[in-house]
Amino acid sequence: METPEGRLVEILQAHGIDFVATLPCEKVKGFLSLVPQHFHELPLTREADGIGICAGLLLAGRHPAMVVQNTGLGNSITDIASLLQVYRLPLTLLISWRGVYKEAIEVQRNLGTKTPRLLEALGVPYTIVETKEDLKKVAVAIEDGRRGRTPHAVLFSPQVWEGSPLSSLSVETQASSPGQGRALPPKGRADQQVPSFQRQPRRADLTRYEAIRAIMDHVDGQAVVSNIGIPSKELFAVRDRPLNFYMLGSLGLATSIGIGLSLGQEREVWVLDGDGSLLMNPNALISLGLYGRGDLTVFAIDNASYGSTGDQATPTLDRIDLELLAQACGVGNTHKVHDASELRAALAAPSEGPRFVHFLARPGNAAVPNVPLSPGAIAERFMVALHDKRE
Ligand SMILES: Cc1ncc(C[n+]2csc(CCOP(=O)(O)OP(=O)(O)O)c2C)c(N)n1
Repeated sequence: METPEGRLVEILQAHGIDFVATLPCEKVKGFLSLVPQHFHELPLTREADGIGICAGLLLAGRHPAMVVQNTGLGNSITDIASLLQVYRLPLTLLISWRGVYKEAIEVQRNLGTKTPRLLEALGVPYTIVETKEDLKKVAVAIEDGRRGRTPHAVLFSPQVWEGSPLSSLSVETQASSPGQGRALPPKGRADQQVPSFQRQPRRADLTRYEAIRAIMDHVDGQAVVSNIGIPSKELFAVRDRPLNFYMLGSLGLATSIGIGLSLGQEREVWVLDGDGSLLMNPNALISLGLYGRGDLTVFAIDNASYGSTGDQATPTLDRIDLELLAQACGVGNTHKVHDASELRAALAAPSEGPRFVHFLARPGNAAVPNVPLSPGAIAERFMVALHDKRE
C-alpha cells in the first residue's frame, strides 16, 4: 500500500495486532477508515473504558492497540498507571498528537505541548513519529512494549498524514463509506427490548460479602474479575483461586476488563462490579451493550455506597436504578436480585446475550485482610489458569 495509513496497517498486521479500540481524532480519520477492514474494531465512548477492554484482551492473550487523541491520554492516566503498568500489560497506544504541528486551536496546544512530559512523568516509554519515513519506528515501539511488558505510546504528528488522499477525504464521504462501524456483532445478543424505565423501590437483604459468597457458591470454571478495594479482599477471603482477577486500582474498569476478556477467549467470564464503579464509568455499560457476549455476566453489587472508602452514599440509593441504566444501554438480559434464592433463579433462567444481574445489597464491609499478591503475580497466575483446562 502506498499511503502512510496503509503502511501503518501493514506494520500493525505484521506485528500481530488483532483488535483496535478507537476514539476518533480528525487528524487520523484516514487511518480510522481502514481499521474496520483489517482489524476487529472496538469503537469507544471514553478512552479509559478502552484501557480496561484492552487490558482484558491482553490478559486473554490477544494483541490489541488503541487509537486515541492525546486529549484521551489525559482521560486515561489513572488507568495506565494503576492497571496497565502495575499488571505489566503491554498495550500499544497510537496517539494522534495535537497541539504541536500547525495547530490552530489553542485548547489543543496547551495539553499537546505537555504530552511528552506527561508520559515521562508516568514512566511510559514513547516514540515520536513525525514523518512518513518514521513509520517504521512503530514496529520497534510494539516490540519494545512487549519485551519490557509495558504500555508504549506512539505520538503521531499530523505531518505524517499530510498530503495523503485518505486523510483529505471529507468527513461526509467517510461516514457513508462501506465497512465502517462495528466489526464484532456480539454472540447470542438478545433482541433489544424496550425498557420500562420504572425505578424499583430498594430492598437489600445481604451485605456485599454475603452477596459475593452467594455468587461464588455457583462458580464453576468461570474467570472472575473483582472490583477494586474491599470487594477484591472479600472475594479473596470467600474463595481465592487463580481464575480470580483482583483489581487493586483503576476504579470503574471491572466491567470493561470483563468485556475484553470475554472477547479474547472462550472461558465464561463473571464480573463482580459495584455501584460506585459503574457510576464512575457508565461507558462500560455502553460497551457491554455493544460488545458484550453471551458468556459474560456482570453482577452489579449495589450497596448504594462507596463501601471501600467508608460507606458514603451514592446516587443509586434513591435516584438511579443500575438495571434500568444497563437496559438503556441496550443490555436486554437483566435481573434484579436481593438474596440467594433470587440469584439462583436468575442464573438458571434462559440467557441470551450478556447478562446483567443487579444485586441489591446493604452497606457494610467484612473485616478481611489485604490481597497478599502483587498485581504482577495476580496477572501472571490468572493468565496461566485461563488457558489451563483443569482450572
Ligand atoms: C479514580 C478514583 N477515585 C476514587 C477512588 C477511591 N475509591 C476506591 S474504592 C471506592 C469506592 C468504590 O465503590 P463501589 O464501586 O460502589 O464498591 P464498594 O466498595 O461499595 O463495593 C473509591 C471511591 C479511586 N480508587 N479511584
